Amino acid sequence: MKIIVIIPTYNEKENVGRLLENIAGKIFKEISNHQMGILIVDGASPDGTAGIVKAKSAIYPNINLIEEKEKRGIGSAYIAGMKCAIEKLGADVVIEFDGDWQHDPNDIKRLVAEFDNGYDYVIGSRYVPGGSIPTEWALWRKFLSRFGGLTAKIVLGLPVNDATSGLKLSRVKNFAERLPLDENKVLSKYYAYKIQFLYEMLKMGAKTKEIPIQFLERQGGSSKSTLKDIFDSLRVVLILRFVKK
Ligand SMILES: Nc1nc2c(ncn2[C@@H]2O[C@H](COP(=O)(O)OP(=O)(O)OP(=O)(O)O)[C@@H](O)[C@H]2O)c(=O)[nH]1
Ligand SMILES: [Mg+2]
Repeated sequence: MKIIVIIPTYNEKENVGRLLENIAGKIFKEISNHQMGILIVDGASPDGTAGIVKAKSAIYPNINLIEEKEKRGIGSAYIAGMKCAIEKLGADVVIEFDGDWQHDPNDIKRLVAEFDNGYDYVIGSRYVPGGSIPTEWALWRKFLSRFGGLTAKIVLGLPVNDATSGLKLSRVKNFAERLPLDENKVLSKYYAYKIQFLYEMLKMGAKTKEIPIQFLERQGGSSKSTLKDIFDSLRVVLILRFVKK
């Protein structure tokens, strides 16, 4: 199977080079039963992130790059990434992965192992036993991280503890290919797209598994998530509950 790890980046020059080196140079060599690739979707980072990616893709031909014209939100970046992975790169499986070391590259192997066990949708979950978020996070940061997922669980009754986790694996055939991979159809261009995609995947009957992950502190650069994401998540949850059927 062809598995593409999609990584959105905005100003990740301190992280992206080492991350690509680790995933393409080490982790992929430890997965022998699939054809692995990376797709970076860079939101026109002014810090030179795309240049670092190009240099790495000269060493590792399975590193691909989309250069967006501007920063358009993480949801928009993933839509562009999933479309390209499915239509141009021929992906059978897509993995969502952050570009700042908050996800452990070793967890890619654990996601793929669950796909090999027959799951269509594997969620790296911070809020199941064994999962965690950084202990040093301030209370407001913990609240921000928990709010969207908890609201989705309660209001939509989703049987998942971490709806907004950024680490996910999705089977393409019958599932990711049927997601609304179109900016005019998706309900949010920001983080809340994750709630909609989870909702749609479960509705399609994806065989789903949550595995615990340690969500680490970002290593360099700065966060792009804001308090506005709370209201955006709430908006998406309410639309899914009361408008969209
Ligand atoms: N292309 C693109 N990438 C983005 C955009 N916003 C965020 N990203 C990337 O998406 C990933 C997740 O964003 P983060 O800012 O780390 O969000 P977060 O993990 O919730 O926040 P922190 O815990 O503070 O890092 C990172 O690799 C970002 O560089 C965007 O508008 N466009
Ligand atoms: Mg982050």
